[in-house]
Amino acid sequence: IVGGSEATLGEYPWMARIIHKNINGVKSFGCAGFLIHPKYVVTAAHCIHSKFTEIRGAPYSVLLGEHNTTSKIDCSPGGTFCADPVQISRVTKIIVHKNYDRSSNNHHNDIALLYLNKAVKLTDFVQPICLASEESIPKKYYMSGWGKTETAESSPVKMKVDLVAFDKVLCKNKFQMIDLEISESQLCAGGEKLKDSCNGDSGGPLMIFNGTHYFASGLVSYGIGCGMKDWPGVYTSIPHYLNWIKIQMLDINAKAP
Ligand code: 4AZ
Repeated sequence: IVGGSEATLGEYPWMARIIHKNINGVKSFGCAGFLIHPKYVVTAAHCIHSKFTEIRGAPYSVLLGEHNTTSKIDCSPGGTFCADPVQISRVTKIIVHKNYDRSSNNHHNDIALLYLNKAVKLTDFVQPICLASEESIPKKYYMSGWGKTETAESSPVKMKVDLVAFDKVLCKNKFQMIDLEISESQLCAGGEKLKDSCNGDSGGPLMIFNGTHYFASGLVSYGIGCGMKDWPGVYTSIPHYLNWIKIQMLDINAKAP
C-alpha cells in the first residue's frame, strides 16, 4: 500500500496472507486474499504458480487474523489477551479461472478460489467479507494489505488507504496507449499521485462501504508501477465473477473429501 496508514487491530478481518512453501520447505509470502466463507478464500490467479492449479495438496497456507507479520506472540486459546490471534489453514484445493492466460499482460480473468482444510473460527479478528453483486461507482474505495509502501519494501503491519474511482472509458484509453486491453471484467481505481496498491497487495480486495458493511468490489490484479498519477491500478471485477465463485464453491463442496 502506497500513501496509506497502519490499519487498526482487527480492521478488515477478512484479509488473508497467502504463504507458499517451496520444495526446500522455505516459506515465502507473495500475495493477499480475502475470506468469503469459513472455508474459502479468494485471491488472484497470478498469485498461484502454474503447476499448482487444480491439484490437491498444493503447498500453500493461508494466515488469517494477522496484523503484524513479525510478531512472535503465542496466541494459543486460553492464553492472556492476544493482540494477534492468527489462524493458519492449509489450502487443500485451488481453482484458477480456466480462461486466465499467464502469458498475456492483460491479466484477464485474474481470479482464483482457495479451499481450506478446515473451517476457520470466526472471531473479532477473522470474519468473511460480503461480495458486491453489481458494479457501482463509489465516492471512495478502501484497500488494505502488506505490500510495498513508498519505501519500496513490503510492510510488516497491515496498512490501509482509500482510493478514488477512475472512469472506465478513460482507463481503457489510457491502457490502450501501451497495448493493454481493459475488459468489462476489470475495473480501475486510484490514479492519484502516491496513493495505490502495490506489489504484494495482489489478490486483496478493493472494498466499498455502504454505511454498515464492507463489500469486495474488486481484487488487486496489476498496475503500471505504483502511485503514479493518472495510472490507476487494475482490479478484477467481483460482480462479474460472482456466479463463477458460487459455481466453484458448489463444485468443490460436491467433490470435497
Ligand atoms: C503487483 O505487482 C502490483 N497499483 C499490484 C498492484 C499494482 C501494481 C503492482 C497497482 O502485485
